[in-house]
Amino acid sequence: MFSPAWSCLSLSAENPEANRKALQDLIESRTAILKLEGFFSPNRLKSLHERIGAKKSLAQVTGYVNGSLTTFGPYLAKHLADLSRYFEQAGEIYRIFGEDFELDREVRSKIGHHFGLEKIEPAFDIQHGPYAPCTIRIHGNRVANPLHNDNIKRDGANSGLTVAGLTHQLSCVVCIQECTSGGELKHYQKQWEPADERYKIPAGLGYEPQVVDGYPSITFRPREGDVYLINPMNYHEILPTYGKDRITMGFFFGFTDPELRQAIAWS
Ligand SMILES: O=C(O)CCC(=O)C(=O)O
Repeated sequence: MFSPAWSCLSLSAENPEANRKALQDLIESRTAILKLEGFFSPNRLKSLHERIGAKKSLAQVTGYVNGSLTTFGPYLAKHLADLSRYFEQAGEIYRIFGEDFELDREVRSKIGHHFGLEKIEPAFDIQHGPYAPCTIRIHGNRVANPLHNDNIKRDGANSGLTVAGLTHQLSCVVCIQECTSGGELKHYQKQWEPADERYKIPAGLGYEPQVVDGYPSITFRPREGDVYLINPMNYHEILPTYGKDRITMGFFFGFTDPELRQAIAWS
């Protein structure tokens, strides 16, 4: 089903106060995707994917019954049963790519400008230390990500983690290299609710497609250099990629104040 409101909106950095209305629409699931204009030159992207490609053999490959992910940097929801392992790996991006790796910092700062934030910083946990600032994901030929949603408040309930106490969770993705074809993000105007658990795939990463039956969706093909935000508490999936690797950098962020001016980010 198509809904005109469930679409992708492009935002320039010129009017942060107007952009804040779009941010609220994203949070409240009225807009599907916010694309932030004005980011990377082709040369910058080329050097980024060369730098990442050179370290590909150091990436982690995680297999699930219905797909696999190749990543640099840990993903918190995967480590909730062993938080010390997540926090040990939190600095992996810098260990692999060097302390001068600054893509995450740069993107956070642009988000800050686009939305008039007072600050957006990597999350820090009093008990455990710094969270991972981002992950880099490589989808090789024919890799897909099943239908899922991300909700640290739900998954990390009772963990005591700072990020599990945030009111909202948004996801930022930077497309560093697009695949030759496929690799679209399919994003649904349907947020997770407890009754959906009957559709959860046992031992898998996602949910049965019936959970989004009848809901509007958008199919978005990320292009090299795109920086986009979604509300990951809505169901989404990545369709199979073909040809060149689909390489993205991503992190979540949420707000620590009711005015939505102060944010913390993690992956
Ligand atoms: O790579 C994408 O397009 C979306 C990745 C994703 O699953 C997320 O941001 O939660």
